[in-house]
Amino acid sequence: MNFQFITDTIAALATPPGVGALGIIRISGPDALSIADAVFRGRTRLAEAPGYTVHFGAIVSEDSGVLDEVLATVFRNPRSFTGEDSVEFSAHGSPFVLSQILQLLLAKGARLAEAGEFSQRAFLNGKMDLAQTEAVADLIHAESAIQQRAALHQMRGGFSTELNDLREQLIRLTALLELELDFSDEDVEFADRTALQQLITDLFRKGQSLTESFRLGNVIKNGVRVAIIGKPNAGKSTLLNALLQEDRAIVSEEAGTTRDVIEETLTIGGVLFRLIDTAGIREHTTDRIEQMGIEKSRTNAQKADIILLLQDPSDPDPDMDWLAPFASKLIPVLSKADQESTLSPSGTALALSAKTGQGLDALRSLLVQKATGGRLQEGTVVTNVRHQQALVRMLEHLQVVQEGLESGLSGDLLTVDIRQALYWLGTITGKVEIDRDVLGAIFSAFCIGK
Ligand SMILES: Nc1nc2c(ncn2[C@@H]2O[C@H](COP(=O)(O)OP(=O)(O)OP(=O)(O)O)[C@@H](O)[C@H]2O)c(=O)[nH]1
Ligand SMILES: [Mg+2]
Repeated sequence: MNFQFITDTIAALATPPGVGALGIIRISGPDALSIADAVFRGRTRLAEAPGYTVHFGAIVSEDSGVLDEVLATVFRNPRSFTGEDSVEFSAHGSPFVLSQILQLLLAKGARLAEAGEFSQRAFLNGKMDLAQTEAVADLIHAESAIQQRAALHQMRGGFSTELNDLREQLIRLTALLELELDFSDEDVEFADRTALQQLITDLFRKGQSLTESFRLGNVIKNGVRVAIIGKPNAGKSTLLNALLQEDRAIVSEEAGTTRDVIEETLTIGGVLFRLIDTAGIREHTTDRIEQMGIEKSRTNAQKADIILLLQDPSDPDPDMDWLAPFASKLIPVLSKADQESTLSPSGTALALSAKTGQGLDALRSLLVQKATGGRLQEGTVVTNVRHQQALVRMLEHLQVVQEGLESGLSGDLLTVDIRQALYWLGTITGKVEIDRDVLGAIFSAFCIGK
């Protein structure tokens, strides 16, 4: 790719806004070293320093004198994150001081970087493909161990390798079909059609397993919504508090204590859960606010990935027929296991006591199991909606090819769809020309300074 249009040098704060021990300002572009030298006074000129070296010095402004003492790290093109000459100033973490240094750099000719612009340059300069660059942003936002693992796998090229394999096989397929075309006058079938069929079936299966991993990917990325549902007084808020190990929700022996929805996040076994405590559901209430709370409970049950249905064993009538359509995401639980019960525990329900902690560990493993389907092994998980959509489009075209092969369609007609499949595959890693607006949209979701 030829991206000679990068002629300007960008700068931005790379650490979060606010007071910290240190703050880092990044500068990247063809003039990074000279612009840095214009504000930096140290023993060596940065423009003469080798890459991967660190230099102590002061940041000096003509108007206000010394602004701070800093360490400057020098990176030389192409051995930097962006692939360009870059400097990182580690300054003291005062927002005021950092903004003064940044202003000074802008006065010396740098431009304030837009969100994701460093990453965009890394992509445009061929340091990483698009999927890897997007994984950097995912890693920055990782909130749980499996988010971290999925992002790292993708950033280090695991996903891209699989996509490139798919791509190579598709290209091989096109080549075989085109060979056949060149000799079509002679009525030879160079491409062995059964072998082609096998190849396309394999490709299709591979693509499918990637798109199927998205269900888990979505869970990894957004967290698993768990709605705690049950009749008033079933012990929902007590269970929420026990899982969070803090007094988050009000608990009382009065039925109808929780009115509004309470949402808290919790990591179990590396998986991020969004626990949602809801108002107890009962059929007849004259209280308008409680009624509104009950409406919210039902909506949350529908939206949830998992419903924890809590039942007090002394209440023989769960009265939850409306949950029937959600049977597949239901975990039935009997609460207050520490109390004498009039009800013998039914076969499938998990008996627990939020008071004594009995059954809580079993519930935790059940939640992880239900959320991940037990598929937490290493390997590629598609976590990005953009990638998922591209894979789906690719599969649509592969399906046309598959049908075409079965009905004996000629090679030239088949290659049209193979090319389309290749195109969609290519958009994931950025191997094909991607609209600048689309690129802009992808990178604008990144942080400033990344
Ligand atoms: N013995 C015992 N009592 C419990 C347990 N869990 C909850 N309780 C009691 O049951 C009562 C109701 O608990 P809550 O957690 O407020 O019930 P809830 O389902 O949130 O009720 P609403 O918000 O009104 O729908 C309280 O008096 C709790 O102390 C338990 O595991 N064992
Ligand atoms: Mg409650």
